[in-house]
Amino acid sequence: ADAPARSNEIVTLQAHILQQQSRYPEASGQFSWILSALAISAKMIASHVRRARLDDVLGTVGNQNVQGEQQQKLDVIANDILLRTLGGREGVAIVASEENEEPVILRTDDADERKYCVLFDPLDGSSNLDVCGAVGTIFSILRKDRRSPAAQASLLQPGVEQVAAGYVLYGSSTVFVLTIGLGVDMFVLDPAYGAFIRVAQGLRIPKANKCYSVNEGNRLSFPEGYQKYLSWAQERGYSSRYAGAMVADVHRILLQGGVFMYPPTRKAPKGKLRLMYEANPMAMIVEQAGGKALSAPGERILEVRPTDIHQRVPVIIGSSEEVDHVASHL
Ligand code: AHM
Ligand code: MG
Repeated sequence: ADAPARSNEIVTLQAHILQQQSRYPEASGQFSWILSALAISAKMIASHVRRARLDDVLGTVGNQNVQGEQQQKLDVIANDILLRTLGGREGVAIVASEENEEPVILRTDDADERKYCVLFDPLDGSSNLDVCGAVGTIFSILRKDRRSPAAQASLLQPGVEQVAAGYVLYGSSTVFVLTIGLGVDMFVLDPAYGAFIRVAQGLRIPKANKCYSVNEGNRLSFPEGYQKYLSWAQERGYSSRYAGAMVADVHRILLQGGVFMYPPTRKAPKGKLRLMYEANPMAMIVEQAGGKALSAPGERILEVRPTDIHQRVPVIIGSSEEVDHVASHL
């Protein structure tokens, strides 16, 4: 019988990772193992997220530990899962989490081997869990910089140096979006089989869509240019959509187009979002899909030189034309 047409193929995330690896004959496989740790973490976090509120209720009686401790918060659980799955992977030298003040150094015996640093926001937008809203995990992978033995210095690379980035959206389904610098691919978790199935390859963000995503409650404390942009967009019949979880908001824009922003505010003069855990990975994905990601007019997020792993940066991300419209008002 004829082999099935390529478009009919069922490709799991695991198979996809192996296919990609085979394009690099010199690859040691360590990078693929890291991606597989992220995939299993995503499934474990998803299963906890699906039980949000239930575990709180059922746990107070049945699941208390011997010390009588309360159920852990889900962001702590998600952080633990990622640290423990990545901790077992030879290729990971350093992990840095939005939840931990200091990066965790796993391996220092790095002679001349190629090792990686993995940075993540384990459960972004976790306050949405209280209202059954979408949350996400965001990750960024860098090569360990062999010239800088200090962990912090090794991590402080601009986003253009990322070798991979992605996010997991725990929404009405669980979606895994990944780029290794060869475009953007998307997978959906089939809960019956426990496998991520590829649903799209080489995603392209629409060039334009009259939609902005920003916390408009902060409008009066935005720099004037953003306020002018919002008036401009409203005069042109733009829609406003804001989930309050960056992963959900950027995912909508990746698929449907528009612009997501977190501008400077009086309370947060550099915006709220973190360069290393949120802005850089999302910027890489959106650029790989043909969109734009700026911190200010003419300034790519991916070129910002980091000075601190927890630093914040203003974010304007999305369809190229929509990002240009915002920038032209600033
Ligand atoms: P978190 O990492 O503490 O969850 O905060 C990040 C989240 C983003 O997902 C979202 O875009 C933003 O905070 C929403 O902030 P605000 O409530 O100020 O609009
Ligand atoms: Mg976050």
